[in-house]
Amino acid sequence: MRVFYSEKHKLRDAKTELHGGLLVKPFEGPFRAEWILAAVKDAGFTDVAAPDEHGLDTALKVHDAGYLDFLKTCWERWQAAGFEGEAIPTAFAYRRSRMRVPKHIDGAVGYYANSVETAISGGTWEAALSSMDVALSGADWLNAGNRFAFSLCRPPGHHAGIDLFGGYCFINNAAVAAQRLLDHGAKRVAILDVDFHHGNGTQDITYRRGDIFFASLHGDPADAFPYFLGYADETGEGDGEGLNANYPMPSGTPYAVWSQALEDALKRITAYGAEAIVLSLGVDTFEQDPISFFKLKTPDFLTMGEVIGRTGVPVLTVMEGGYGVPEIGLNVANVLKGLEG
Ligand code: Q9C
Ligand code: ZN
Repeated sequence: MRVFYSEKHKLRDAKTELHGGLLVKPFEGPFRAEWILAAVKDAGFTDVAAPDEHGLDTALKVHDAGYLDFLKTCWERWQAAGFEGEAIPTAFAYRRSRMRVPKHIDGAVGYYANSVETAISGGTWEAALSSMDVALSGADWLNAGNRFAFSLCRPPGHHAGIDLFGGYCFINNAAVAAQRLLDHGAKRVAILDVDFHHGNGTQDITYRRGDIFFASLHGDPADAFPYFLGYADETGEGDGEGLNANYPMPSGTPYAVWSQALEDALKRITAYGAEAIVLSLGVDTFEQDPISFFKLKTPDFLTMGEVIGRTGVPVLTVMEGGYGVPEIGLNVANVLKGLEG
């Protein structure tokens, strides 16, 4: 398995996250990628490569052009407006309001946000772009005929929708990678999202498409971020009807229960005939994760990888969430080991 990693992730180093009414040091910081890289190398995954630059062509097939331009220019515009802190929205488009992009950056940042814990800071765009390149280089590795790649993406991507950022995400790395697999000739791919949080951004992008099956296992949105998507009755629309599978689960869910949802999702992915799986891997399902409520243990991540690997389908693993404790590295390494069987 080749690992793709870019030092440029360090450019995403926001000072603030709005949490419980306080501006705190973000849960999503550079230390995460450093811990994960060290642990996967320790576990024997020493083939680590820097990504190639891909430009925005593939991203423009899953994201809105105005949105990408907003991400690119937000920090500069925010500073030019005279603001001293990081870019955090305060006003939103809401029920019965106009859906029109405001000219002022203070309005635009609200228009394009789906949540406000995620402050846009200097370097965020450059890091998000490098994270996307890491995912795309992993997709290229599969397109070249290899069965496994690990894209150590940071910042993560699965909460980024067609024209929405939030949940620590800006560009939807998994969706852009899936698009690249399709553009290389695959007819059907699956995105399997095992992050603790529902992949609301990925669902937004794939919901009406017939060429991507999306499955997400996550904390029940009635009780957990992102709150407004992720229910089991969201099954897809139009060409995508029947191709969206949500598995919301309650607080305290252990692997023995979680794994039943995984088995069902994999059955549906293989029945669909997916030629590749993009695994949106969050290890915030870990029992010690500071912001999540599942109870997976370190050995469970090895089993998870084994079960997914047994499908025989090529797997591009794309890093999403997992916070707080150094064990996130070992948990990721265990999934990769399990995949290779
Ligand atoms: N301040 C991912 O795992 N809610 N994003 C934060 C703590 C947002 C998680 C609550 C969680 C976003 C990629
Ligand atoms: Zn998460």
